[in-house]
Formats: sequence, structure tokens, C-alpha cells
Amino acid sequence: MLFLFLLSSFVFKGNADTIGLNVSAGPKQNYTFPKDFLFGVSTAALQIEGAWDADGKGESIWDHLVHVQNPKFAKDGSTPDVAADSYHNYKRDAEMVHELGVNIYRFSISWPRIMPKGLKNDINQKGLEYYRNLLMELEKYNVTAMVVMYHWDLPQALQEMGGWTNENIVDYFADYAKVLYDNYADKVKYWVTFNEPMQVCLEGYGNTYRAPKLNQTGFADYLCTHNLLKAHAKAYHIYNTTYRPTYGGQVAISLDSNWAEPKTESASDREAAERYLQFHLGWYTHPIYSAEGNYPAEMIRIIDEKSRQQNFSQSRLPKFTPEEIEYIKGTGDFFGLNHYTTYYLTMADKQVGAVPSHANDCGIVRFQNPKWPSKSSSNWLRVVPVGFRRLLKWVSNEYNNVSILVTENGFADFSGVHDAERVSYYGHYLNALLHSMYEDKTNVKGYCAWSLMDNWEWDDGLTSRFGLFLVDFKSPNKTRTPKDSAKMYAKVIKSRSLPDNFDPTDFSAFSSSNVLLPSVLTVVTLLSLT
Ligand code: PNW
Repeated sequence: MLFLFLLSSFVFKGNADTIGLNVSAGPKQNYTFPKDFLFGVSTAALQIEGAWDADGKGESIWDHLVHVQNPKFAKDGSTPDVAADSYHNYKRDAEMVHELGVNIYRFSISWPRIMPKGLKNDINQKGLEYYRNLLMELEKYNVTAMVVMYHWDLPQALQEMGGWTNENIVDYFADYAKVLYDNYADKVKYWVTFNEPMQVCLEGYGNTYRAPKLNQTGFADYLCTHNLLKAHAKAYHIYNTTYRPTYGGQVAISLDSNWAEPKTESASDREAAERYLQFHLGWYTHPIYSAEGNYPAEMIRIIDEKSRQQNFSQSRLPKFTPEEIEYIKGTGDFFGLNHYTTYYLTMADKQVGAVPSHANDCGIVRFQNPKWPSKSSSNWLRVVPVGFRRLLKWVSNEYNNVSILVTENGFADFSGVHDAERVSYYGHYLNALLHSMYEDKTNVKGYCAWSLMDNWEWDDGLTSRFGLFLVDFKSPNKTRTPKDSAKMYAKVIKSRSLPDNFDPTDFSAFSSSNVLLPSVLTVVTLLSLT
């Protein structure tokens, strides 16, 4: 028994991996969350609302994907047609938000629910009513609304005109934003134009991982980003000039980023990690948050050069005019950051990806250490809290100590209310956040957990659960039940500190992903039987 104890503490508490990264973000301290620190919880319309064609809602590109393009898209064959049925359960949703004791509820509005074909000549009053009701419900509980205008569900009618590759979408999006401001500016303090534009453009236009599965990397992903950034800036300026004087809210964008850890300390690996960050996060954030604006210089240089070599008459990376650079620069009142996991980076020693492609333009290789704690239903989600701390520092250094609001962070499992892994994940990542604020002096203003409840997790369907509340998808009312993590999060918010029993060296909740323990247990059991 003693032997087993010693062995398991060696296996699970020793958290330096073979390459050398200690995944813990730092030792136990008595840091507390400042009084004005904002806690929140996030969801997205398509993932929870259901009612995909109710009361005049138009078809979105995700409806089209799962009904027409590929009904087997989600690995369990499910669709978001009903999901958690928040269209009918919004009162319970608001009540759950209230039970957690958070300050902010970040949810998204479905563009085709408000404008069925995406254009302003046809506005669906029932759709407008739904979100107004939800906002009033939140107001009742004193919860501040953070509204995401676009969490990936483009009206299909606009996709048929080219979607984000059609420059006219800048004006269509601006019209949509105005409708939202006109109807809800009195009730919304924080506006987020786009959630994770990289998933929209790189994975949806450059790949097949998200709708509309265009799979035209090296072209459509760059075009999509170009128009999307202009649409973001236009929505920002409209608020700034017309609505901010009256309502005084804030407008920003939510960007997703993994942390990129150099595989070794070599100059080449460090360059690969930096290139990863610039070609993914910087692609979106340099134009908005840097002092000089525009895409990262290194990204422009590499893609221009490769395009020349590939015989194109112009660069595959579109150019902003000097006026556009100025117009986009500074259009974020805070930096919305979504973060889940970490990768190692190294330079590719041969061509990577198709020629041309975004991956080939990057010319780097990323991988994870299979020994990093995991045990998640999302195979990419490994638990590396120190990566969160380093990413926050990178963003702060790169963008002049910008105000950061973490708009998503969380962990997925296979279901159940006793979710020790999620409890542990939140402990570790909030510990990283506290170390970041107190030791690295980053300007983190708030944190939203992903997600309020289990939902339709895109290609993972209903199999991968990110919720603080469990949703019984089989029950007629989609019954919601708080998990242990919901109770833990509520306590953290109330006490402004990490749980008393939190141990930053303890990753044992994720232990069964480690192949060593099961084999050790088997050997020990066999030995004890003989
Ligand atoms: C985010 N990655 O997506 C989305 O904003 C949510 O809608 C989603 O449910 C949540 O994270 C969990 O998946 C991402 O692998 C998913 O880098 C994966 C990655 C990035 C973002």
C-alpha cells in the first residue's frame, strides 16, 4: 500500500513533463480577486437555443450544414435543432446565472432569428422579443449583459452571396449591429462583435471543421478575415459615434488563442512559437490593438513572398489601405480572450500543409505532450495552467498592458454532476489568473467560465459537456442541475478566493488519462492476488 501511495504521488504530483514544462502556474498564495473583478458565465445561441425554425427564424449556415450538407457532421449524429431549448427555458437560464452569483452573462444573438435572410428589410419581431425578454429577466436579477453579435451562425441567405468573402457583408453586418443597438443598447453594457473569428475564417472557410466548410485555405480564410475585421471596426464606430454618448457601454471582440510554448529554448523554436501566435492571434489582434495597426509585419512579409514564389500576381493576403488601417486600429475597449489549452511549437523541417495554405504559410509544427493532464472528452484539451499565465503576459506585453476580459475558459467531460476534473481545472486556471494579475501585473478585469450549461458542442454534438449545469437532453424540459463545479464557482465568487483545499501541485483529478496508473494498479492487484 505504501509502495502504491509513493508511486502514485510520484506519477501525479510530479508535473514537469519530459521536455521540461512545469504545468502548474505557481505555488499556493493567498491572492484574492479584487472587489471590482467581474465574474461571468458564457453561452452561444446556436449551442443552447434550439427552436431552429420557430417563430420566423431564418436558416443559419449551421442549420444548413447539419440538415443539407452533412447530417453526420456531429459525431453522435445530433443536431442543434432543439439543444437545451433555451428559446423556451430562458427564465430558468437567468435563474441559474443568478444562482451562481456572477456579475455578467455573456450570450450571443442569432442573426437569422432577428433578420431571417440577414438583411434589414425583413426584421422578425418575435426574434427581437425573445432577446428583450431574456434581457429583462437578467435585469431582474441585477446581472449585466454581455452580448455577442456573431457566434458563427450566419444567415444561410448571406452565405449564398459569398458570406464573409463578399465585401458587401461589411455593410450588412453594420445594419444588423444597428438593429441590435437600436433595440437593446439601453440594456447592454458590453458588446462583443465576433466570437473567435479564427474559428469562423480559418476553420470554416479554410477548412471543413466549421460551417460553411469551404475548405479553401490560403485564400478564403484571408479574405474572410479581411472583411470581418472591417465589419468589426464599422460596428465599433457606429456605437462609438451614435450610441456611446447616450448609453456609455463598451465594444470589443473575443479572440481565441492557445498558448504556444517553444519546444526547446533554441532561437528557432522560440521563433516558431512567436510565429504561431502572430499568424493566429496576431492576425486579428495586431490590426485592432497594436500601436501601428495592420496585420503583423512578419505575416505580411512571409505571405507576400510565398505568393510571389507561387506565381500569383498579387499577395494572397489582402492589403488594407492606410485609411482602413487607421479605421480598424483602436476599435476595442477591452481585449476579450478565450483560452483552453497549450501546444509546443517548433519550425517545420519540410513543407507543411497543401501549397498554398495557411498552414504552409506558417511553416511550423505544433504538438502536445501526451503526458500533460487531460481526461477530457475534447481530445485537444490538455490541462496546462502555466500556459494561460504565459499567454496573458504575452498579450499584455504585446498590447501595452491592455485591459483583458477572459470571455471563455473551461473543461469538457463525458457528463455527470460530480465533475472533479472541471472543479480541478477551474482551480488551476483561476490560480494562473491570480498569479498573472499579482505577479506579472497584467490588467485582467474579469473572467467568464465556458459554459453555463451543457450544450451542442459543434462536431462533438452532445457528447462533450462543458457545462457548470448538467442538461438532461432526454427530458422534455431539458432539466438543468448544478454540478459540483457550479457550487465551487459560486463559492469562489462569494469568497473572492480559491477553495481552501486547492493544491496547485495536485493534478490527480486527471489521473486516469495517465497510462501508468492503470498498469501499475493491474500489476499491484495481480501481485496481491498471488
Ligand atoms: C470555443 N481549439 O471554441 C467556442 O467559442 C465555443 O463555442 C465552444 O463550445 C468552446 O470553445 C469549447 O470548444 C473553440 O481547439 C474550440 O483551439 C476549440 C478550439 C478553439 C475554440
